[in-house]
Amino acid sequence: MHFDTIIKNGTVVTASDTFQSDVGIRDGKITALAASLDGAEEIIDAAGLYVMPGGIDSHVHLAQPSGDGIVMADDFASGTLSAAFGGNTTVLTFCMQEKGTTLRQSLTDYHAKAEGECYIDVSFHLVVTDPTSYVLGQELPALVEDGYTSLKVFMTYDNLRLRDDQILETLDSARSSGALVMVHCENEDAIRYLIGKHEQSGDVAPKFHALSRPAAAEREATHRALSLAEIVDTSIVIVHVSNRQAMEEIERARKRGGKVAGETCPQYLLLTADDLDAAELEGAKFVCSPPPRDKESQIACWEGLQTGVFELFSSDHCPFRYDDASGKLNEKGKRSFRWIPNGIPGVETRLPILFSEGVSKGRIDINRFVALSSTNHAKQYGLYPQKGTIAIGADADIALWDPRKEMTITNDILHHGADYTPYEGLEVVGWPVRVLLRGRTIVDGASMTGTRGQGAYLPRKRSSRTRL
Ligand code: DUC
Ligand code: ZN
Ligand code: ZN
Repeated sequence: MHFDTIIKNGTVVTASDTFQSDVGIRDGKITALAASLDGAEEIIDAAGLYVMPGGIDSHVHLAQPSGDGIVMADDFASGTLSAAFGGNTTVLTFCMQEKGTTLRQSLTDYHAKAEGECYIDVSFHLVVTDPTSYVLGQELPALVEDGYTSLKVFMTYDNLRLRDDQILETLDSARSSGALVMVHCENEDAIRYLIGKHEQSGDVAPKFHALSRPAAAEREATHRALSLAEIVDTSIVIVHVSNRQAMEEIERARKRGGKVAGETCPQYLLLTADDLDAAELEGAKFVCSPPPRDKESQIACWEGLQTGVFELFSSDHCPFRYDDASGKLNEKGKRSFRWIPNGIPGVETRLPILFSEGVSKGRIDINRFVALSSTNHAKQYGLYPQKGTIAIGADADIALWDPRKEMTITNDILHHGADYTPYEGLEVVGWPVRVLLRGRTIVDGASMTGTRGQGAYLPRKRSSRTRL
């Protein structure tokens, strides 16, 4: 036998091409692409299906310590299970530096949480919250060599944010070592001021979360992050962009020669601030940061996906249970939006939403779908061409999509640990019906055919944008 598995009769889709081809797989790798292949233990008939690279979601929060009795709804097992059913084969999650400790210590703890738990492959971004000279001068360069080639910094949240001088120092260290820096852009001082004002007026319902974090606070911080990156000539990613004003900052920076990539997420295409104004405390289900904006912002984000302002479409899966004292409706959260944990689930619905609202509705073509959902993530974060494409030598991480399958998204068909989905009742056209991880079928229809622990940890090369 030449192959372990042949996928026959399907339409192969990459970020650049669409063609009829069989796909031969051996030892977990794609080893042949040809009009007709024979000689395998297993034949998968993909007639009528798209054969696409498995999704790579480069913005996922799992098992993240959240403090104050708040517990994230997904650990590595449930989060990666949910991701697999959503057509993904790799997720990049965040390893948060505990203030006062080293990055290595946080990584030791985080690896222990993932070890033996994952259904798909995982890799970690670092989150730098305490950029001491040891962390930036010694640890970070060594960690980049060890395959931790990206990091995130926050401009908001009192306990996470870095000052501008700390951001500059972190960017400078990242440039020297070739790490790619993701930036959460919101102006903390403005937000804290607005939260205080709303609370003083007794305006404590979930909808005031959105009013406390206006587009101007995101735009200003985006401009500042881009300026700081320009000053030290460092490549950055502006993550979870929600509106046109922030997009314009990215475009302006690019015109000046800035090295910037943009990311947006499903919530900015489908939700608005009005969702936070639901009856009772239901609006808490939609509390995330930056918050969803308005219809015009949704249009802007679609334009950004079409025109290339955004290279990345990620879920920002950051799940908390709703009806739970350790989630959205914790005792303090019921009293003020300030204490509602920020984040919503979405790792399983990201790709069906982009396929249905994007490809099926004619907003983007199928190749752009692959670029936005897989290939660009692999390129940005140093996994290409092992991941993110259908090519000889690549890992056989493949999602078979039925472009005609109609589904209604409800929480009971999903596999995450949250007790709700923000997209309850959304009808979609197009669904991943089979997923292969390194050649092995792990999702077949509604069944998990793989095993917990089959997912590997992936050390990464430097980003294609930061290679020295
Ligand atoms: N930033 C994220 O990236 N995810 C959830 C919450 C946040 O502020
Ligand atoms: Zn963020
Ligand atoms: Zn996030």
